[in-house]
Amino acid sequence: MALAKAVGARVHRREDPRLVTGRGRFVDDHSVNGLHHAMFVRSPYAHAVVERIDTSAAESMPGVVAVFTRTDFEQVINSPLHVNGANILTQNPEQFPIAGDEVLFQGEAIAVVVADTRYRAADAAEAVKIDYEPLPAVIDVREAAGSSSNTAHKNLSSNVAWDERFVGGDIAAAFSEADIKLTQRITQQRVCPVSLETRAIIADYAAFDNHLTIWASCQAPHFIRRWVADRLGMPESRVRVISNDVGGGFGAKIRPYPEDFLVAAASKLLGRPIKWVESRSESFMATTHGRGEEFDIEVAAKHDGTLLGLRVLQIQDLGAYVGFLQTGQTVAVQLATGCYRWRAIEGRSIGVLTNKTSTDPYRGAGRPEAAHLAERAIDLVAGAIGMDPAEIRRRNFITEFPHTNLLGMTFDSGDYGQALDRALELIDYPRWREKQAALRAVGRHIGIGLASYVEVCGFGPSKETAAALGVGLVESAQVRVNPRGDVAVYTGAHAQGQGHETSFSQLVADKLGVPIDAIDVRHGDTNEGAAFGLGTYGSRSLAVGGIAILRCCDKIVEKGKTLAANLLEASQEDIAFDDGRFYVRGSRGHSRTLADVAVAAYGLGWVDGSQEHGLEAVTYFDPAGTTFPFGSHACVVEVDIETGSVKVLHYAAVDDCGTVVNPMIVDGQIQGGITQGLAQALLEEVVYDQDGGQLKSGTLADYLMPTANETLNYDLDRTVTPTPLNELGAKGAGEAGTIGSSAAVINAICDALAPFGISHVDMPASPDRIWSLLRAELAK
Ligand code: MCN
Repeated sequence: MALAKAVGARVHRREDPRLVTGRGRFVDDHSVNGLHHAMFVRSPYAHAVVERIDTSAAESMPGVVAVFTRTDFEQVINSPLHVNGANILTQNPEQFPIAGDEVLFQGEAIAVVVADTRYRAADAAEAVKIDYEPLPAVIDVREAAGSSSNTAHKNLSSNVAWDERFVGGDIAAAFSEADIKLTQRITQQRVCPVSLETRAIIADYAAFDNHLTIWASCQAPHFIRRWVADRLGMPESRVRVISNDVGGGFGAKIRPYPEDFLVAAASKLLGRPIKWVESRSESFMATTHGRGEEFDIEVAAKHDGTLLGLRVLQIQDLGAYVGFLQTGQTVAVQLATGCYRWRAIEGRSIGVLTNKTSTDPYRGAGRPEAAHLAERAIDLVAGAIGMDPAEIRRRNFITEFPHTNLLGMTFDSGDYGQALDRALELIDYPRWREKQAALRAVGRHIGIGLASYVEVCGFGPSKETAAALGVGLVESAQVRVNPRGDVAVYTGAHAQGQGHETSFSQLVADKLGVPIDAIDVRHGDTNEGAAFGLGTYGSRSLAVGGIAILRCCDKIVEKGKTLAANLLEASQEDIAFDDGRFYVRGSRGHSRTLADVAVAAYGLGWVDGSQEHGLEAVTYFDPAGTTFPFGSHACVVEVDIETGSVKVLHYAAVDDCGTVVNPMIVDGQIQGGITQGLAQALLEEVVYDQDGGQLKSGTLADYLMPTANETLNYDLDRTVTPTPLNELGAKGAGEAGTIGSSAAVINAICDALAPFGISHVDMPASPDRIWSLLRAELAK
């Protein structure tokens, strides 16, 4: 049966009526009998020795049932947290979920107060007295990478956690042929994921039967079950993690966090259910940050625009501990060649520990950085040789697929030129160029920025991800046709806003010929269904989890044919399935519905004794390769050279994620992603005090999130280049918007500022940064 009906339709999101009417099931909406509340006492210092903790005053406060510190937790948590198991790590300091005698970042938990109300717990947390001896804080990542730096951990001799080199092609030869050589330092500032729903957890330990139930706001419930069970010494079958609706994650809710272990352990210690909901200021300090990298690039090219060689140095600020999946950030180097043919690349990635909050994936995770490098590099070359940025891209695009880039990444399919042409058409590129020239003549500064990107997503394949991330990323699904013919789908993916309940239903509707309303997509509960989930991130849910669902449906159809053969008294080879009916080939009228077969399958009707009963299937899908979505974004800005402020005038994006299941959902994903990239380009930055390591952007008044005022309507279109790596032809879409957008905005700003001799602006391109650059140039 061809996938042609529900797939591709703009089906309205089934989850929205519940969410927009306030019926979402978030952790803080949930309560349990006898619920108590946890509050964390966190370090005000970035680096210090903890000399003494006095919990006595807090313990005697009204409503307080316990104040726990490291020694209490050591009774129930048997070893440090799971740490990243990637093979590039040369050192990987252990992290116990709660600090002992050394705190390593501002916000690290030192004590946990449990009380009968959240407010009493908060009051008592303030009464915990802690004496600290401050230590030098390691904040500047470039300094931290040097051999003479203080160390972020007392007992380490260096801050370097990995130092990995990458070589593709003959870099010396590529540079020796160059007509022009350019260098550029590029910062990817730290950003904060800022989900609308902060992290939250309820843990309810029942001592009688040694069962632990956890409600968590997370992206991968099975990860929490796996590691919490392990560290608490419990069988996984006795730990149930439920994650219903999740109000955003953006990569920061993939990992199991210290609080997950501590709240579970506190519940075990006290035999009471305990809830913790992160406050916004805690979230700024204790939820992982994204990006946080310094790059140096060197580019070699010819006068005719031919790209030759690229050298890339990445210095990744890891914060106090190596993030759960943060070794994956080296992809920023591995993909820095972008959509282009180069002769050679030489890369080096250094992961460096500092006394800050750990960094971990944030939407795009390494690929926006790679695109930023490639797109800045090509614009720098275009500027130096005086070539149109569209033209230089066209001259260097990879045009044959599959294409293995110089560092071994195999791009499955693509048509980069088509996406660029469409983006130029959408913004009416020639008209903006004319307008730019006319306005420059009267002192107004318009800039047009292009960014053609390619990214990697749809992780597995398990073998590759196990080496790079320490987690072998397959995805599983279970599909069950119930006796009435309705379908329950259990997926190991777990949406935080991506609309899986809708798009996954569309897949099943076409495959099994069942109306969408008869399909229930279930996710986020480790006790439901047989699937073991690896979660939602890396734009993997459709291209991996969705394919597992499709393959379950295939198995069901095959099984159904054997059952239908009995019911129709025909041989199995003669049975066909189409549009929800099994029929004898050549005799469509001689048929049984999926429900007829399901009734028989469950023993509620008749089925030949030679058949195993039931109409369900479980599948684990391990893709043969990753998929490489791509696209071109075009942005038009006006820079006010008196104030340095930037106004985005027009933004067009053409993205290609292969076959699209739900165009409306994909558009929404792209819009959200562009807004995040635009916000990184112009507004957002996590700022630490350079001496003491105090977080200076710890509230929403200091950390500039975009509102509707800072965004605009984007012109969206897409091309469709299916991947050969899965039967649907689908690639990922969940991060695509972030990948090209920061580069498009910065390229536009640099284009506007080119007449002033400014060729690069770092992010965020705030008014004061641009104003200072202009003043410096004008003073020359
Ligand atoms: N889709 C489709 N056709 C395609 C590709 C995707 O119809 N060819 C649909 C999918 O079926 C799904 C949605 O688009 O409904 C996104 O799918 P996919 O690209 O597989 O990405 P994931 O579902 O794995 O989502 C992860 C991705 C990531 S990595 C981050 S970070 C992110 C994002 O999605 N965080 C989000 N989007 C977010 N959206 C919201 N609202 N909140 C977040 O925290």
